[in-house]
Amino acid sequence: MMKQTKSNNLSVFIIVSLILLFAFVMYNEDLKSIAQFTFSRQKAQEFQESQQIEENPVERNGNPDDETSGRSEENSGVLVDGRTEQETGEKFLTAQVTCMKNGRKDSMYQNWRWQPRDCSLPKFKPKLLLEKLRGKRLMFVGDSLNRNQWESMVCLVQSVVPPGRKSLTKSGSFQIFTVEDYNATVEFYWAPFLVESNSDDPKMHSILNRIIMPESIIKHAVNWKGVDFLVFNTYIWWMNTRAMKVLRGSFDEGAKEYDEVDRPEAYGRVLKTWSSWVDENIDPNRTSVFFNSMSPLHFKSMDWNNPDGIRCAKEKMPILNATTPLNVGTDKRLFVIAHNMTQSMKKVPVSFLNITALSEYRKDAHTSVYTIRQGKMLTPEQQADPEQFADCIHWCLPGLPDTWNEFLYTRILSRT
Ligand SMILES: *[C@@H]1O[C@H](CO)[C@@H](O)[C@H](O)[C@H]1NC(C)=O
Ligand SMILES: *[C@@H]1O[C@H](CO)[C@@H](O)[C@H](O)[C@H]1NC(C)=O
Ligand SMILES: *[C@@H]1O[C@H](CO)[C@@H](O)[C@H](O)[C@H]1NC(C)=O
Ligand SMILES: *[C@@H]1O[C@H](CO)[C@@H](O)[C@H](O)[C@H]1NC(C)=O
Ligand SMILES: *[C@H]1O[C@H](CO)[C@@H](O)[C@H](O)[C@H]1NC(C)=O
Repeated sequence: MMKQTKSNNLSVFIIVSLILLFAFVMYNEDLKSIAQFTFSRQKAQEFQESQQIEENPVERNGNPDDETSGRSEENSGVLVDGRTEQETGEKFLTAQVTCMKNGRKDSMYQNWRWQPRDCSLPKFKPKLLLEKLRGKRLMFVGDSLNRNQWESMVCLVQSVVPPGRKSLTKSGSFQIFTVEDYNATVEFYWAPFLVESNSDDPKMHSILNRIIMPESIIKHAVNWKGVDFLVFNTYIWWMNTRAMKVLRGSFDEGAKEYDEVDRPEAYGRVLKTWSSWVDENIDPNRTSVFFNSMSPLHFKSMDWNNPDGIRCAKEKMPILNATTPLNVGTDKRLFVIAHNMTQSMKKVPVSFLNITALSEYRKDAHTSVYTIRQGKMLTPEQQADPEQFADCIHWCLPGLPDTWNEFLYTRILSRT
């Protein structure tokens, strides 16, 4: 469930409270509380991402899971309005995500946050987090949605760091935000499939004909060794074709031939490779590992029964009617695989960050036409043509990814 407190608090809160029925499971071991969500839809939609987005990839009723925690409870969640951070003056955000600056007029999307019914996510306190990160590295690894979350994290953290004591550098597949006084870094590493692929170039990766090497991860993974907090994801790049192309041989040896493998099968192979690497190379006493579930898209306004909608472009409010299960086309098969894989790892515990269902409600939170494309701000003509130009994959900041980071924050703070 969602609630709101900034504007129209009462009415929105009441409406939302009444309408939203989804429950929310909090696992609560010490501070180790975090939202876990189920999904109940089946069929994935195919879509062509290529035209929409700058570079990408194209680019909430819970079941208590008593096995994971002795003290899990079922909670209804609410969306609340309680943002403190504003976009203004945020020099560490890129033009891809600064929707208001890019011309978006409505700002309510900034105000929703996720509130479990029977307990609260702790308030995000950047200084507390920085204390946890002192002398340490936090790294997001994956695709542009993980980058979206990384940007959110940088934005949240930088607010308490004085000018001149923080910096952002880009180098190869890395983007690194450094907080001098804490000797701490918040980093992003580009690896949209986690394993080796032909889309690994951090700048020139707009490749429609995507080919992966599902058993090959070392090239990327050497860069993850010794990092203290690792947050992985991979999803959006899988979504432009039904089958994934799997290279026969290696890029280094000039191999060109490939097999087409069913998406879930290829995804499972990749996560198997990833989990083996994690088990063999991560010291669980030093490093905490997280895996983000899929970030959903909102491409078809009929998915939420809006015949007047154009993709996500006209949406100013989250989906509040949760009386019937939502289906916005998320490939839940991949969710099952990722959840199962992370839960079955024995040596290194992996925290599965279940962001999918709650994000599915946020049709209002995408960058839409208030973004860049191939490095350039959309022109007024392009902005006037959301059918073709709206980005319903990435998210405005401040916005939804801040919520994802509240989950991460909660988990990091619970580590000693
Ligand atoms: C700063 O942090 C890095 C790890 O991120 C560590 O290797 C290094 O020793 C630290 N430097 C100081 C001066 O504490
Ligand atoms: C982690 O620490 C515990 C207790 O100090 C120790 O028993 C265990 O062997 C360590 N695990 C690894 C993988 O180093
Ligand atoms: C909620 O959605 C369902 C199914 O789409 C619809 O039948 C119902 O009328 C909607 N309720 C409200 C209050 O809009
Ligand atoms: C879950 O993972 C285990 C271990 O990797 C595997 O044996 C099992 O088949 C998986 N189940 C599903 C439903 O994917
Ligand atoms: C993920 O969260 C949704 C609610 O947001 C819940 O219904 C679902 O059970 C959760 N799934 C898992 C595997 O935790």
